[in-house]
Amino acid sequence: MPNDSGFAARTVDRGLVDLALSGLSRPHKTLPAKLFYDEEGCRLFYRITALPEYYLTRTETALLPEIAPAVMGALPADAVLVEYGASDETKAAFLLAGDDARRITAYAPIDVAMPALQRMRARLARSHPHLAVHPIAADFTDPVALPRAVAAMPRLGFFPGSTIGNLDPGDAARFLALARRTLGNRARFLVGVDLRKDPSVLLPAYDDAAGVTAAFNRNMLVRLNREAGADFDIAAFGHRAVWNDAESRIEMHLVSRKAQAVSIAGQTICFARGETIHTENSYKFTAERFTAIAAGAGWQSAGSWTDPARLFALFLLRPGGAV
Ligand code: AVI
Repeated sequence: MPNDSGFAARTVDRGLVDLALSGLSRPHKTLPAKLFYDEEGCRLFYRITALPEYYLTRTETALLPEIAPAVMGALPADAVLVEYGASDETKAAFLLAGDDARRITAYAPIDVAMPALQRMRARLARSHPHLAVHPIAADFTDPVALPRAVAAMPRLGFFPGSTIGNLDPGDAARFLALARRTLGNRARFLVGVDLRKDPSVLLPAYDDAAGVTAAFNRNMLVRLNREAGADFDIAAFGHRAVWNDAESRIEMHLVSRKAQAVSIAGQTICFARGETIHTENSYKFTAERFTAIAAGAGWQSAGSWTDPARLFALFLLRPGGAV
């Protein structure tokens, strides 16, 4: 219905508006990476995981079945698999497939999106009927309480995909310390970590020839137009991936192609030509660096595996080290 000014009234998500305005009012404009993952963003991310340049997913999924016997063989019987950021069960299924997989009798996937968790539970009821599934709808960077039904079980935590690389170092350390508390003293924790490597390999993974990552990055603006009453001219922003060697991270930015003004729920944000919005960091680790962060959060290494080209690593952690 038209409002007083003659424009059609749009529903605006106030939380999203505040989040966007707070990041875009800084001297170096930012938008939080969690804004990527609306429905279209999730679809685009799945396309990224299948791109030839994006080696992370295929390298990790090739490693998982190889290492599953060693990880599962060391677990006590009747354990629960607690997966952080589990939007689907694809990677957990590799751990649940081997001879020792019957040691896992419960699965507690943690994700913000309850509908996706419910769909996963329905699929697992068919594919893994012996498994008790306890979805937890939560932001895994907050303290997470495990359901009573699994409270007495030994725990295998699982955090695949190098999602840990999307947390800034302080947040990564805090997350690992929270997980240490949630998973307890008998736990093991399997974490997927993207390794530091030559930028000639890293940069195409975040700026692919088909332009899927560019669309993923720009989709954040599409979302703000739809949900935050913004009027970004999407074509007026380019995608840029940068390797920041000192911080050991890939950064993604949206670059304003001209001087322009954008309105967000009635507030104006001005962009100079070439000014960027920093949308994501993806930290890349050496084994020593990751092990040191984990040790500071109360974990020590119980094993690690990498592919022959040393692109990606899976670290198995156990309680130990300073907290
Ligand atoms: C989810 N996360 C591990 C991805 C990454 O590689 O940092 C997100 C992503 N951003 C661009 N491409 C993929």
